[in-house]
Amino acid sequence: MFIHKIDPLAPQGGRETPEKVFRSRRKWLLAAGGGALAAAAGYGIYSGLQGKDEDVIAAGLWSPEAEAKYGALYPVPRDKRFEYGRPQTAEAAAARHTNFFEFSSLKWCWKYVGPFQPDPWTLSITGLCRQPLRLDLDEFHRRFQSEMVERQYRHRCVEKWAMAVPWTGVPLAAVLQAADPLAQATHVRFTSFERPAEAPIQATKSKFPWPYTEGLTLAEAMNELPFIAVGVYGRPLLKQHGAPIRVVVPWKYGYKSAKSIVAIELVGSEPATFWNSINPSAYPFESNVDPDVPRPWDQSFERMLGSNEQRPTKKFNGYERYVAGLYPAHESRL
Ligand SMILES: Nc1nc2c(c(=O)[nH]1)N[C@H]1C(S)=C(S)[C@@H](COP(=O)(O)O)O[C@H]1N2
Ligand SMILES: [Mo]
Repeated sequence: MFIHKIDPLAPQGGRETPEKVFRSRRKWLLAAGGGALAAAAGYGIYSGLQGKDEDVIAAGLWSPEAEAKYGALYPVPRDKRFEYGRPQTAEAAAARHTNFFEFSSLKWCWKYVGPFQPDPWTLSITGLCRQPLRLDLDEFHRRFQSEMVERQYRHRCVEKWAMAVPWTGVPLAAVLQAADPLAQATHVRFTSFERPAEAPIQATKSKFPWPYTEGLTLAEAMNELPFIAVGVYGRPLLKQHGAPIRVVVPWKYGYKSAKSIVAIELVGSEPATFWNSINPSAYPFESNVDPDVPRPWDQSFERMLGSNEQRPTKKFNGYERYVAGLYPAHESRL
């Protein structure tokens, strides 16, 4: 219970995590070198890790030239169908507490993202499709600019912290349609970057199966909710939120939303994923937010970043009417 206990930012300092589950995560954290950092840290540098709001945000900015260029996109129209149903999380509170294991096994990744360069960047959309695409950031923006919207989404991490943040981007379905999937495609696989020179945990000797990968069924991917985000809070994605481009899947636990992706592939079977290959029973492929599905640890409530407000967990994170049709077994119980 060591690492979570010294984590001042986790809900209840992570203390609600049962020891057994925690141990299995800790094994990996230690393997990744997080243990040494944790040992060196301790309570003494609490406030340094918290950081001032402006420092936490400044740490995630790209070069001034790139900020000016991609910042010119904003604001974009808001997709008014989506509302938080709760207060929006403060920008700095969201930026301060992030999960980005390429940079840190703890939560203050903003401290380590400095060397990371989100520009230039290339995203490929390949696999079982008629129109494979390879787009740099300019090409991505040019291609999808007219469809860009802001969506206010709830986000729920399996560690029980939650946030409500405004993403800017395009529906994943629009990106996939541009690639024109073949009938044999059944799943979509996302791959994050691999750059040990810019991401310290990738440079350490660890058993993490880099690069970070995630996936969805094609039916889930074509639902209107999954989002490819290039911005958050009306500016280009801060580095610690997965610059320059990431996935957002709001009805699933947060680890399904791969950050800083370089590839989207249409494939013909369920792809292996990062956390699932580390611990299949704790991180199943489907991973819908659901307080009733047994997990090794309690999922009945969540805590909002910043305010620490506690809320009951909602099935499908409250997006039931958009996605229940994807899961007929669930629908028949309605
Ligand atoms: N590449 C990559 N993507 C990732 C992760 C990660 O460690 N690496 N963490 C996941 C987890 S556990 C969560 S909760 C969300 C967190 O997104 P945020 O840090 O921007 O809030 O990103 C997900 N995507
Ligand atoms: Mo998470």
